[in-house]
Amino acid sequence: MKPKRSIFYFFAFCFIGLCEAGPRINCYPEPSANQNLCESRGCIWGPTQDTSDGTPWCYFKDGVGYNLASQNGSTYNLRKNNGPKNPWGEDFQNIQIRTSTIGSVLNVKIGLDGRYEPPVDFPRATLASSETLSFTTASSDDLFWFSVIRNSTNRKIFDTSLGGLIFSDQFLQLSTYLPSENMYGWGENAHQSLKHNFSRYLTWGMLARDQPPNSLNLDTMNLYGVHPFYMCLEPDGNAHGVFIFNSNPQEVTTAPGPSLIYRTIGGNLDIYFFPGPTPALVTQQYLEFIGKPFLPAYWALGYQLSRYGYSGLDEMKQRVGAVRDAGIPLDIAVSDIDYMNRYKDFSTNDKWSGFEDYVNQMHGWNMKLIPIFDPAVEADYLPFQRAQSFGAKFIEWETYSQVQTDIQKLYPMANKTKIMLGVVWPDNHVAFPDFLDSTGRTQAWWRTELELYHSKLTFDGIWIDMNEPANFGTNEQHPWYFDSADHPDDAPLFCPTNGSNRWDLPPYQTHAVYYYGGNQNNAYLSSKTLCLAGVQNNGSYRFYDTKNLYGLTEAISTQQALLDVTGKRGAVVSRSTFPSAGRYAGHWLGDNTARWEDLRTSVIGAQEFNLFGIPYVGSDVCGFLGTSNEELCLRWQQMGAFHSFFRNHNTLREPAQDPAVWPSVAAATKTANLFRYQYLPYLFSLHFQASQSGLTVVRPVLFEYPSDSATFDLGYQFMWGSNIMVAPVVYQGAVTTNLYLPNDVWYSLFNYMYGSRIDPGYITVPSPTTSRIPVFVRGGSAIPRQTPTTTTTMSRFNPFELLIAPCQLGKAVGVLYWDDGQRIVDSFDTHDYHQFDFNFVSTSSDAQLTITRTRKGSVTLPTLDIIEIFNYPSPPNFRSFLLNGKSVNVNVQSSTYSGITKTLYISTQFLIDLTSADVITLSWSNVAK
Ligand code: MIG
Repeated sequence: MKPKRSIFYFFAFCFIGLCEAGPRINCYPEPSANQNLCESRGCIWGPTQDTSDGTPWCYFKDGVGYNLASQNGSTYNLRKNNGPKNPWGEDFQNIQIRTSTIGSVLNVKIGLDGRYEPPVDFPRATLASSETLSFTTASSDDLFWFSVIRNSTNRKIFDTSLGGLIFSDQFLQLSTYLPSENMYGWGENAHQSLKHNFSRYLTWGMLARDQPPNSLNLDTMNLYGVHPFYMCLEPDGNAHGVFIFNSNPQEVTTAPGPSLIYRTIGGNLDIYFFPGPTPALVTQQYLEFIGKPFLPAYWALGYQLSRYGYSGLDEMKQRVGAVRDAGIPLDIAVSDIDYMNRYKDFSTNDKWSGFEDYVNQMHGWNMKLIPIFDPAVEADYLPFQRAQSFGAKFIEWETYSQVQTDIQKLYPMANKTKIMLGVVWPDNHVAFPDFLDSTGRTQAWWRTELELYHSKLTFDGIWIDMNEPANFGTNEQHPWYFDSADHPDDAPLFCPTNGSNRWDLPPYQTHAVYYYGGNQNNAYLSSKTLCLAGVQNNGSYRFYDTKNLYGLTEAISTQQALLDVTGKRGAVVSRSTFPSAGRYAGHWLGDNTARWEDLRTSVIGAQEFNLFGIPYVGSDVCGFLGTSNEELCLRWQQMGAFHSFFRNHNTLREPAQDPAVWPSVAAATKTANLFRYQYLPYLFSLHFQASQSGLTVVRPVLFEYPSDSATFDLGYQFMWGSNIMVAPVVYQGAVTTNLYLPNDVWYSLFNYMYGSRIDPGYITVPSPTTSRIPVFVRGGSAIPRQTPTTTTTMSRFNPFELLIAPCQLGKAVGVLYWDDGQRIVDSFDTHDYHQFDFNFVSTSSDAQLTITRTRKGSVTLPTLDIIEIFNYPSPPNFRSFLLNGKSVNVNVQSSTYSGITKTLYISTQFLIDLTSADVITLSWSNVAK
């Protein structure tokens, strides 16, 4: 018996054409269901007229699930009921639900002792919260279900009365109603909107795969990482978060109801509920639990120039030179696999001789180098030999009998091993380091390789790619590289996929197989990757369970190596991620295409990765695949200048698309980058807060206005922290931009009416390519800035500035965090940094700025020389300025007040030494009327 929800839902479903008591739980998610196959599973075949909403035609009868056998405190012993059976395996007769609270976090763990648990070490810390959640259960006849309730409002935030709980060894399913359709997150997928759409059934794959996003139209395929996390805004504006800690191949269906149907093929259903009640608190609670993001080096917030397919060092020099000559701020040169000798890690080819000298030269210009390293190493060269002598481990077959001996025998160093050899960029077969090796030997070897290479090429950060991990041609008779002039025809890896292999051919293979985005119909879980039958950590983990952790574990080892080898914090960026990856690395959104659609999904993707705790994120600016063009590249540069990870990147054989290629793009990029570099103290402070307190950097607007429903799906706008609103131009040919400003005080920070108040609401503003994209500052903000120059390092020596955008009452507050920009952060308790709080108050006759040093660091900083104040009511008396009560000379030549724009601009060399006292006040009065 499925409990009916309410008559309201009945009509709601009728309205959208389903006319049933609840959403259908798909009984045949595999392709090509038909009546026979469906009914042989004991399910209902119910074709619908309208096929556009994805309603499954084959669905479960009511009553799938368990009943309550007994309860012992917070442990519920469930027994399989007499309802329909699981088509994908033997239902476990007895399972348990254990509930517990960890601070304000509620954990509901459905499963069995002794099953696989992902070996991920979360801090599991919590934040105090005013809100509590409780777990309640109910039963009808033979069916048990539970709800999670927000105690303060009695709202059900999770409600499994939908039924459909299934638990077998390799198929687990849980469904729930949601309290509202305002749900965000789940990944990694290309989302066309920030908010999910519950008017139809959509299944999103979650399996780490080397899969470029398709942004052209709605596409639910799985991409590089896995993030089983969502945030939901309840109807009264409260927010909660839900994290399912599971690393197996998995998927989620967003369905009418609104409801979710989650399926995974291993582990347990280990669910964590975060009570909020604000979106910001949800993220903070989630990140306290999984771990807060690393703090990038200050320079890592600079602009990066990259491409795949430089013909050699000369071309890199030429493009870096062109961008520098155009006066475009640039901090980082990125070298893709082109620099390697036949694509082997830790080697350099002849066309790049002199690379080290050039890196030294770049360092002299205050630039940095981020080279790429792929995880897999060729099984026949020195680094692999060293790995053997270190006792490093690689992903391997479970037994010797599984080894593909025709491949293995080609490699004397691997011949006696069970190492699973695959094919990636290098000419010969490769082995994949096992970063889950608990002996520490693999990590020690990886570190040593990076250290040896660093002694030849002094890189500053590390880019890790291909770590889903990607493997070419798995299970293919004729892999693409057989037709490549740049790759020998290495025998491909074949997984045990004919016959019954429970790891490579599990009973249920998930959306990642049934809906495969690539051009190969014959999809397996192992497509483009290694065999899921493989093992890690000396056989203690099955790759079937741990595959989705590969990028995370590589990031952990790589960050540690980078810190050890350089002695500085630098930055690592990783293609594959899993919850907590943000502690170790940033992320780029993968191999997008140079299309307007991809620019748009990038704006959404960066917001989502902030929810996932990976704020050092951005897209391949100007587009990776395909040929970019002047207008698209210009707009992408302008937008990307507001993403923390800001890198122009292009693929092999496409024409150059760095900003120096087109004069208009060069000019727009210079303007955009100078703005970014001017506001870097603010952007850096946001990252500092993200690392210290789990806040977001690029932030969905709804985080700041959770009771304004007009913000709930503003995917193409975003905020920088709480104070700056960005509305990028994301449509071809647009010379105006439509945007929404929530009800608040806003001032323009772009060319149109710079410094003036802009009325909130839906507005249209001019946004020609020659202007900055629309950007606004919120009233009440004091924003630290710095006079920009062409590198972040040199900008750091320039005077500080403060932008004051007062609220209605003439007040503003803000904060600046500052350290030396590269010191390793062991703990914020002991980290050497400054924190200054700014507090501005004014009346019609006078004003006062108070700067409180709330944390004393040892780094010397430039003086605060410029204060720009918007909406200042009347002319100040420039002779009345007092610094800590003593008269101070304000340079009246460089300081101005405009009665028309109402902007006060105070500019005086060495005006305020921020470290001169713990509390500094600057006060003045206005010219008497
Ligand atoms: O199979 O290193 O996503 O950024 O340029 C392609 C070459 C391998 C994929 C990355 C892309 C990079 C490319 N890599």
